[in-house]
Amino acid sequence: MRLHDGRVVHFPAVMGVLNVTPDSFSDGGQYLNPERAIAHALEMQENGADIVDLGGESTRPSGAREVPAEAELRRLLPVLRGLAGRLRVPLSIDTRKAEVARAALEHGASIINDVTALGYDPQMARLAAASKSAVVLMHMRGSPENHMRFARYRDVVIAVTGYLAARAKYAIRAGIPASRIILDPGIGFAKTAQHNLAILNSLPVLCALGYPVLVGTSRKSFIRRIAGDSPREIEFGSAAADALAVAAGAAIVRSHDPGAARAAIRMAVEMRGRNITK
Ligand code: HH2
Repeated sequence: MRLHDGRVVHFPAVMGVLNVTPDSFSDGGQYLNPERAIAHALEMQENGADIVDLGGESTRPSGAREVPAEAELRRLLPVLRGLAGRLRVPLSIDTRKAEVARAALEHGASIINDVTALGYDPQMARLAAASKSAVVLMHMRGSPENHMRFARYRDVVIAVTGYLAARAKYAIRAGIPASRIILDPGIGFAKTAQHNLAILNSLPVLCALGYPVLVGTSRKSFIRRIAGDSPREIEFGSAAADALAVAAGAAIVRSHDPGAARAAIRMAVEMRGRNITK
């Protein structure tokens, strides 16, 4: 995918996660210190991240609290400033607020990762269109504060695919070219373990919409439940899910351990052929 600053992300790609939050479910509090956050972003770049995804608000299932834009920016700005000129790989900003996304774009971000698929902030679609940034449109029901209340579907694959097709249409109508849209089924967002597995089993259905698909299974609770709860089991379980997602057609995997994800998707590419994604 060619980004507006001319950089190209080759698929399958690894998106490394950097949460500058006190309460993220797996790395909350670890990178609140800007120096540590910057060092971790650079370390992920060295370890195989093709994109760094920076977030200042947690969306964890049990009771994430909405953070005002000013507080989100207070967490993010020192990191954005510190990364300027040092991060070679594209930066993605994980936010639902246009004000936060705008500041990140001004500091060099080129992808907006919006877990509300441009649905939370009416200004977000306009900003994405005007800035020519790429956008990740993710499926969720409800909001980051309450999404697990809505984890009921007749057919989760049809519901997620239909929703994302509609959000892509909305984005295109707002002026965002199809070539800059990435779709994400939102693993763990308003979804039980069974829903997550059903989606991962049917990824080709979502891929058939024709957009690159991003999958974020890293360290989520269904991985812990299936693979085991020790750090190694969580890391291996997440990497296995990354490999299988890429083998099924995913273009990007979002991971807290980019080195493990990189090795896992290399195996998927070699075992399934190089042309498994567009
Ligand atoms: N998952 C999380 C956050 N942002 N964005 C996309 N596009 N896809 C995901 O699956 C996704 C996401 C949740 O993980 P994490 O960032 O580790 O936790 P928290 O939201 O608690 O900060």
